[in-house]
Amino acid sequence: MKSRRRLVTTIAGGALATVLAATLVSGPPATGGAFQETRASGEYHVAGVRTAADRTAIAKTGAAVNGQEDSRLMITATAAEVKKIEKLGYDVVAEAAPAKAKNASPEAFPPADAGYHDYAEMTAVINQAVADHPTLISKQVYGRSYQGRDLYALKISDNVGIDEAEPEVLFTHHQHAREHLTVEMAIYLINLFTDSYSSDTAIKNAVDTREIWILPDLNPDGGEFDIATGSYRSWRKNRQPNSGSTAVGTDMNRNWGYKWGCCGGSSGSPSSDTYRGAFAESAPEVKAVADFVRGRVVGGVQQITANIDFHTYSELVLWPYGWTFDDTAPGLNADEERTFRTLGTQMANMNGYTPEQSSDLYITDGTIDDWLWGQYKIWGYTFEMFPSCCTFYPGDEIIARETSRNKAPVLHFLSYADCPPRVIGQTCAAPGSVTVTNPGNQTSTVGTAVNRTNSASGGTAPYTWSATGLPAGLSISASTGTITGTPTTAGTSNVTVTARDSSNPAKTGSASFSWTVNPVGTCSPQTNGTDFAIGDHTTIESPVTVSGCTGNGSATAKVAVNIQHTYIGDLKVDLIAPDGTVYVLHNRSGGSADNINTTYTVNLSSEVANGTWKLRVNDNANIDTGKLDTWTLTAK
Ligand code: LU0
Ligand code: CA
Ligand code: CA
Ligand code: ZN
Ligand code: CA
Repeated sequence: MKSRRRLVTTIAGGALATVLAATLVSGPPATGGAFQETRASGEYHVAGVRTAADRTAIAKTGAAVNGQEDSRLMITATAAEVKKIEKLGYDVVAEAAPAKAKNASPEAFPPADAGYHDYAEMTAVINQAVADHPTLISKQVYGRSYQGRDLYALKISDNVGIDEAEPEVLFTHHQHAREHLTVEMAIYLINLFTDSYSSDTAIKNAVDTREIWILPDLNPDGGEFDIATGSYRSWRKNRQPNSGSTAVGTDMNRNWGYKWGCCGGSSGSPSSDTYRGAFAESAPEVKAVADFVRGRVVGGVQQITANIDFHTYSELVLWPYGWTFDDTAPGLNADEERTFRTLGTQMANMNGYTPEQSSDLYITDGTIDDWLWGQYKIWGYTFEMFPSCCTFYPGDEIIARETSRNKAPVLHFLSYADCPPRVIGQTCAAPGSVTVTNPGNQTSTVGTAVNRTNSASGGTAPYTWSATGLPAGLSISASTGTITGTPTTAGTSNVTVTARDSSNPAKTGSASFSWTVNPVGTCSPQTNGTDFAIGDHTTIESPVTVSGCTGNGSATAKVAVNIQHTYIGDLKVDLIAPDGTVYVLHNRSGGSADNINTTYTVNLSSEVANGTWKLRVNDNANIDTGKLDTWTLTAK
């Protein structure tokens, strides 16, 4: 669906100040929380505003900039901030509060907006997704809000219980209390990645090759407070009291620990809607996410490569930095800027948003994107969602349309998460690192000499080679990497071959594979561990040789088969005897199930055991492919 694009300057998210006008701000009753509602901000527009410099000057007073319509800048501001803006020479006009239906039940959305999820309803959706798809999604509590609500992180991936070596991608939602549509965005993604996993190949591919973290509600206290009375309060911050002030709350998106408070992009006044907090990460909700991100440093490497932080409103795709107008700055070079801009523009072309650097909107400091990039080089974007202007409270009928609008950009984003600079034709391999070519699984026979060459690239040759797990009788040459010798003992071992950079021994690369040594002159099991790729509509044959085994095979001979394939209903698997007799092991059953890892019992009592046996695998359909990993024949 094409979005309507405004001809006017589009500005970052703020509220159509929907709710409270300054004159109405006397103060709704306190929630169940332990402290008093003390907000003193109201909704205004500033007339005659056209440039980022104008907006930055206005934001510098501490007012929260909500959005722009023509030359009117929508803001949320305290009386003192209004005075300052007027002193700068602007006209400030109070917005009227739109009438909103009173809400029958507290702590829920007004009936007309019942399609939105409050905290309890969001939690129920999450729990249901985990119950329905336990192999794809897991829930953890990464911290607690100021008022003690659980902060949830959902991990979505194949093998979700294992920390795999896959690019990790973070989606964060609802830093700003009144931006409720962002929670709906999280719910949409959770359901999309789980419910559509088996029917949508693009979703499956994203889930299988990435570890997706969704933090659906960074600010639950603020969100609940915003809806608690039945009339929206246009609340933005968290609900943490400020010592020495009656004003409540910190703007979480000014509280992150990179260039915190540096540049006039946040306020030092607790009553301001852009109050940056007493110190970086002073908001427990920010500290909890920051701890979570720090916890994704594994072996000294940050696992999270990319982030989208969802906000409303203005229909923008934003990238760092927010603290400076400059496109490039310390820690953000021209190639990186081009990567941000190219990928951001591609995503904006998909959802019809406007792409721009964050500071093109106005200067901010202490935002999550600047921190993720400045601290960890995580490719962090902000999406300012629907509408283009001017309300935080679009009716619930837009939820499905405005969340699914971001399906394509999110999938595109995930597809580049392994290496975002790929979008400008660059690679991401650490410079100078060594890569060893993986030879795949090996098969040998006791008593037969081996001569196996290894190769490496990158770094500085000559490499110094070593290996662990080699079958008895084999050794590796430290200077050439060639493995030679004669295996003495049957069995399977896991081998790792490592090459070390001659000029910098800290740089190494390695490859791991299995090595099976088959016995001779007996009826013992014979394995062929060599990998055979199984393409669409192809047939492969993997041989083993039985020798020195007298007589016919057993009536209960065993054929252990290990095939990795994404749709076993495509496959036919046969055992072919030395004389050509075909024994059907698997004939296109199993539908969409993955992988064959089965030991078949076959009656080989009419076959001579000695000779060359083959496992034949035949793929009969498009799309799904795989490989024969290993198989073992126990003829007798
Ligand atoms: O935090 C904000 O001011 C954001 C924009 C920044 C991420 C640049 N706009 S919002 O508060 O209206 N969502
Ligand atoms: Ca996985
Ligand atoms: Ca991982
Ligand atoms: Zn926001
Ligand atoms: Ca296929």
